[in-house]
Amino acid sequence: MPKTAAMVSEEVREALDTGVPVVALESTIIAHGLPRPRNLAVATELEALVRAGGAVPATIAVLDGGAHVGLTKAELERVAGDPGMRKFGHRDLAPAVATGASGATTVSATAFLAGLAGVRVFATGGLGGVHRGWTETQDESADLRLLAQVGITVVCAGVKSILDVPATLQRLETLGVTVIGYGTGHFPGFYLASSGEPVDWTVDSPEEVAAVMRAKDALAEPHSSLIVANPVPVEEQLDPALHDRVLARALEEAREEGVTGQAVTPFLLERLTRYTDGASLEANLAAVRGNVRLAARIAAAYA
Ligand code: PSU
Ligand code: MN
Repeated sequence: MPKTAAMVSEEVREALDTGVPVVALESTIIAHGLPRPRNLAVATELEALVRAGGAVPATIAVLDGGAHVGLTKAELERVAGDPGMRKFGHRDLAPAVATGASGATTVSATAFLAGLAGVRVFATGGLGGVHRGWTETQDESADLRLLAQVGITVVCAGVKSILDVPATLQRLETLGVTVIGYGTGHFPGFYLASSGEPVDWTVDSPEEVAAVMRAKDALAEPHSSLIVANPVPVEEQLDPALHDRVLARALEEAREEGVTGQAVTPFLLERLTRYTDGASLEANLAAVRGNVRLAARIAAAYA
């Protein structure tokens, strides 16, 4: 594999070359964040939402050591259906490429590969961040540091509510990652419309986001990301009381069962889905759909 060669699909390459807007999508949410077989339907739906917004989707994953930016239908089916798909953060990319391994990419690996390919806008559900109990476990997602090193605009419903949200916002400030609320003065809460934490900046249109991106370009600030924090609509959020109740139970179980490392986030998401009879999954999907739609509009406004 040549030095900087992500394997960019023909459609994505052509879009990038001709100024057609492109939206990057991650694959960990597909392979490890959603139950099979619904995950394939969601992956397909998200790509269709990007297209409906006039942009080209670039779902990112590593297959047999190839770092793909833009997947074929068969490749997407493999990411969703193959139980052997691993979970790769940015630091896993080199050994994965070297050994011919296959895995879904997290926000950190996806943002990195998107940046390498020249894709400027990325949509996901909720970012990783600083975990509750971080003073003991030191568990902080690699998503944060990576977003401080690549110049991408990531549209998300904040960070996952299973995390320590105030601590995560502190880290983002330290790391120099810009956070703007989309249509809100509060940082969203992933399954919930609001985390209760304030944000310093609010924008109300894709054009305003594109203007911030251009200002970053003009400031020669390519190596830090812009987080566009887009809340799930209140009508589609998880009931906050139910959320707090089941999250406390899931966190307790993660502790009891000794779940650590990369397994923590998928474990908690799965327990929440189970204990809410699927309501958390619906709120998660509503958030992701909204983010993908907005990302396409932002990519078009910036293009
Ligand atoms: N958003 C979702 N579901 C997910 C994720 C994001 O709605 O499963 C994934 C992203 O890939 C993110 C990862 O990078 O969870 C964080 O994992 P960790 O906490 O182990 O860094
Ligand atoms: Mn972690």
